[in-house]
Amino acid sequence: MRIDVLTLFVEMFESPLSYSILKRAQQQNIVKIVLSNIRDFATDSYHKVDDTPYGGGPGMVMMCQPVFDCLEHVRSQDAEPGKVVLLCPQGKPFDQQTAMELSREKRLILIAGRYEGFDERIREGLNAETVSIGDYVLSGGELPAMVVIDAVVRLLEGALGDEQSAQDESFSDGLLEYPHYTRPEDFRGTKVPPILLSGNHAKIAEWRMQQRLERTQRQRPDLWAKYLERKNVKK
Ligand code: 9D3
Repeated sequence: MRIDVLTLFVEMFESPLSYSILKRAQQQNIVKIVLSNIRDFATDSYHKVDDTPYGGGPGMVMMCQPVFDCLEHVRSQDAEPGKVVLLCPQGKPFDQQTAMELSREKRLILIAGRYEGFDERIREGLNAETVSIGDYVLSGGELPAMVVIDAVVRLLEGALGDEQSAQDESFSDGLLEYPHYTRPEDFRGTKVPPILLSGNHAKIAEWRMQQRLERTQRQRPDLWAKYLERKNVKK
C-alpha cells in the first residue's frame, strides 16, 4: 500500500512513523508513506494556505488551490489514483470496520487540516471520504491521520510479524478483552487470580469469558446492547 499524507506539519508525523510496527512495515515495503507539505504549493509570496470565511464568522478556512495542487502533484507520482480521506470533526466516526475497509485499498491519500476547516469544494471536488476519530476537539487533523495510519497499517499482510495476531480479540466478537496478568504472583500485596495459576485450561477459558461479559456490560453499555442484539438474532 502507498499512503500519501497532505499536511501543513510534516515534522509532526516523523517520530510516530519511525517506531515499532509502522517503522518495520515501511522497512519491509509493506507500506510506503509519503509526506507532502501543502504550504509548498502556495503561490503567493507569504505562502498563504488559509483565508477568511465567506459569510463571516470566526477563524480561517483552508483554501482550495494549495490542496488541489498538492494532491495533483502526488497523484502524478503513481498510476493508482487512491482513495482520498479528509480528516475533519464532521466526518464519519472512525472504527475498526472502517480501518479494515481502508486496509483493502492500494493507495490512500490522507488530508489533515488546520484552522476552522476546509473549503467545502475540497471535499466535493476531490470526492473525499470524511473521517473523524471521535467527539472531542483537537487542534488539527494530524493526530487523527496518524491514528488512521496506525490502525490501517497493522492490518496489512505481514505487518505484525509474530508480535500479535491481527485478529484482535477485542472488537472481533464485539466484547472487550479479559484482564491480563504476568509475574510476579504477588505485587505489593495484590495477587493474580488463583484460577490463572491452576493449570485448568477449561476453567481459565470460562473465567476469561465471564470477565469479558462483565467488563463489557459495565464499561461499554453500547457494545453490550449490540452484543445481546446479535446473540438474539442468531438464535
Ligand atoms: C467550534 C467548531 N469546531 C468544529 C467542531 C471547530 C474546529 C475544531 C477542531 C475545527 C477544526 C478542528 C480541528 N480538528 C480536526 O481537524 C479533526 C478532529 C477533531 O478535532 N476531533 C476528532 N477527529 C478529528 S479529525 C480532524
